[in-house]
Amino acid sequence: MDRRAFLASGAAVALGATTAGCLGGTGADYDVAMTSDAYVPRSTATVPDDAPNWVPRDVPTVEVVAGDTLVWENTGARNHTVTAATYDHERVEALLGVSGDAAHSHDPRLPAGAGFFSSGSFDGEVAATRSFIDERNGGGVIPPGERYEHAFETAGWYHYYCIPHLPAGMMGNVHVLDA
Ligand SMILES: [Cu+2]
Repeated sequence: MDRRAFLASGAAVALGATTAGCLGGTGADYDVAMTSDAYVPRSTATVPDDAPNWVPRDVPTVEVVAGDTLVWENTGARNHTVTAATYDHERVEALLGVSGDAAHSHDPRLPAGAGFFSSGSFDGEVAATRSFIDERNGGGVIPPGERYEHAFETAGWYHYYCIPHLPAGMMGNVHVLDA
């Protein structure tokens, strides 16, 4: 399956233009690249003032429509994860040694009715983080060159992060609009 998000449907013309522009000519067909320590969306949205207070304003934000699938690709050389931040985030920050100004001042939330999502199969972010700490290549790591995709069915705000690089500030937001 290669059903991609708005960047695929809404930016088909732009994709062609990019290819023609010879920016390496890769014709990349993912929505968010994972570089050495950052998520780099192919199109970035602004977080409006009326977004929930737990949505960081200064991290890469992607806007999609309910029902869209986002595709992340690890274009870097290190393992990454895509892990949803939830009300358990404070526990994850404690496990990973994130504190002070780097820690979230408000616990992230998933939209009502939306399920937890992460690379790998976990019930929640604490289980994913424990797996990363306890197991070799645990936590749902996405090796270089591999992909992760998730269909966002419920409108609202999502915040996510990379477990190994959360202390380095590797985080992102997804804003899902009503279809
Ligand atoms: Cu990472």
